[in-house]
Amino acid sequence: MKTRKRYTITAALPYTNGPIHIGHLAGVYVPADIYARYKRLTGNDVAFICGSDEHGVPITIKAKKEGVTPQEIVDRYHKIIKESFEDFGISFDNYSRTSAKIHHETASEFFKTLYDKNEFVEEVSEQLYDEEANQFLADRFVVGTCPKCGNEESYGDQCEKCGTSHNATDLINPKSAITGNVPTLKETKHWFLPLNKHEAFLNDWILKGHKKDWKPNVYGQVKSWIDDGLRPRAVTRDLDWGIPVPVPGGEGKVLYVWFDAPIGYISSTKEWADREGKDWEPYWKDKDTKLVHFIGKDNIVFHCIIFPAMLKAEGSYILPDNVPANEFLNLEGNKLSTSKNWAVWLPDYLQDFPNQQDVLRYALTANAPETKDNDFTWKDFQARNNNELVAIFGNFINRVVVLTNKYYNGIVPTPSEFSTVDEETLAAVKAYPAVIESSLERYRFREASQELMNLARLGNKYLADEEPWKLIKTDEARTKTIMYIALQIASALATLSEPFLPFTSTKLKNILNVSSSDSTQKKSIENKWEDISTKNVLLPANHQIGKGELLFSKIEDKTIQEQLDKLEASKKANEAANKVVEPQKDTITFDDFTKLDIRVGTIIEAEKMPKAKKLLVLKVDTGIDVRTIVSGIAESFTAEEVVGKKVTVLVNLAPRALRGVESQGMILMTETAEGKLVFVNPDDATVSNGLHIS
Ligand code: B3M
Ligand code: ZN
Repeated sequence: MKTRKRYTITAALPYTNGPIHIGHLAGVYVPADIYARYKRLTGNDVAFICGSDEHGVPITIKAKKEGVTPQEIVDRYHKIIKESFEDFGISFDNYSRTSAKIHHETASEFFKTLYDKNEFVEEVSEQLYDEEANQFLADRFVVGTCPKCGNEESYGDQCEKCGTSHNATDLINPKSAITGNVPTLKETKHWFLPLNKHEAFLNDWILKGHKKDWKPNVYGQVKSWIDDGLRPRAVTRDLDWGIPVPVPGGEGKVLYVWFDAPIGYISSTKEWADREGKDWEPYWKDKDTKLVHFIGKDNIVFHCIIFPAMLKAEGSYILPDNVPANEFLNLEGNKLSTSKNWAVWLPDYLQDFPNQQDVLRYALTANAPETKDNDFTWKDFQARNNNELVAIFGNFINRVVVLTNKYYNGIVPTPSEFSTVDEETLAAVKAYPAVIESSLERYRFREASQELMNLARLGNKYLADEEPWKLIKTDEARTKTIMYIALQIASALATLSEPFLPFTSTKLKNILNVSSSDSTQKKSIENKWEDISTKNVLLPANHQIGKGELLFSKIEDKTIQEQLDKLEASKKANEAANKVVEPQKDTITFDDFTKLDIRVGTIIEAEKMPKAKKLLVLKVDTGIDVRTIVSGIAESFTAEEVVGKKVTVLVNLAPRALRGVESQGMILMTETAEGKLVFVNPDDATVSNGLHIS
């Protein structure tokens, strides 16, 4: 038995300014959950911690846009996000929020400790200010050119293109995100964390230390920042949404969101420990605890440099053992975007694919953006489901369960002697926990998920080679042995699939009538992770299993097309919303408009103008008189068909001679969406593309 270790596993706290989408799930929460479940299953003491990040400028901006308070925004999305995590089986031990009292207290205290230890530099400096909005511009309130990579849309605190974190005053050509104005400079006091002071420590700890086993994308980024030289970073802001700065002179200021948010991991752990009657401190202060942060690549600098510097400065905390950041997931070839609504939102997915959480979890894991940005396509999702989950995993389990029920009324048969193939198959099954572990220990979740699928492949191949459905007619004893072995493989799958496919694992354990770790009802048989390699018998002879139940079902092309259509529609809607239509003509005043005398008239006579392709000569009863109007509609209407039509007439247009006939007004026409010319009929509100003059 391995020694039990303590793990504090954190997943990035999502900003509560919108629901979460597949990119969040693939990049952070699914891998974190697989890891946490695996660590629990292998007997460790795990605190899997998360919560909502409820401060910061994006939330204030969203609230402003909607004309509500930031609190209303965070209350709304905290609920939605928390539910999505529960729905997808993300097994947090605690999901807190940074507006919680315990967090405000913990973050304030942390700040005060650093303040008392003289770990901050207090400095009055000139900061960007928007005179019109009456507000200092920090973080996402200001956009400008990144001094490092030249991206013209960098935020004040971080460039999303190259990941660099900088000070707002470093931006080239800064512009206020509130008014678009060029900011002025205004003096204000802030507290700075002197990262330069921690450079030597960071250098030793990460570069010279053992952190070379960090993922290359993480290690590489961190190294380049340290090599560039670190500078002091302001950790307070002139804003009113956030945690008040708890020291003299801090009135009207709040903590920088990236100062308080990572402390949220600590407060969430405290909240959990309080509830569970545990002591939170070992999870953050015991040198034997392994602290692992799961994040997206845009959060690397904060988790590998700023937060460790804060923890080090405080003095009593452990530092992260690893920060397995993922790259980004794209969707059908384009960057996932909340503002462009180019995303698959989790609540929408569940509505369209009820009870199919594991399918998405699996597709996202098998195709996770671990070493480079990756693309999610609905076609791949369908293929993962149909060709792997249905055709391999589901098919194997289905055959085993159906045949066991058919041949033996669901009772595990007693085997006779094992053949070499049987022995080899059982030995191969026993090797799987170590194989999967080796991938998981290196944070290679894609690889691990494929190894799990290989175990199902092994089962399928065994059945296909041994053909119990043929042997049942000739060799009952051999058939029993084969089915017995197949049932052992099914049991191994039930246990080893838990981190990846938790809902399927529970279903399968129910079918096999064995205990599952998340049910309160204990059965006589329970197979833990390590049992798969140590026990000789996972499912003993004479054990009764249940009836079959389909674990996965085929996803049809039509269903996939619906999702593609939905994305296309959202793209169109977004383009339409952002389309700037140039006015066709100069704007007119209301006075100009009131000069028009428009009346409803009836065409009482009509004839074609000789030798003119386009013109009809009409007699129109306008209600005040009967007059002649020459109209250019002959290509669309015959003289006969317009007689008797009700029309809209501009009667005070200056008369003008057309081919020798004086036209005393104008008939108003419009075009349908299909481009057909029609009368502006006073009795019929035809949807039109704008007035035509004919
Ligand atoms: N709220 C997530 C993001 O950048 C950010 C993570 C905080 S983790 C302490 O979207
Ligand atoms: Zn940049």
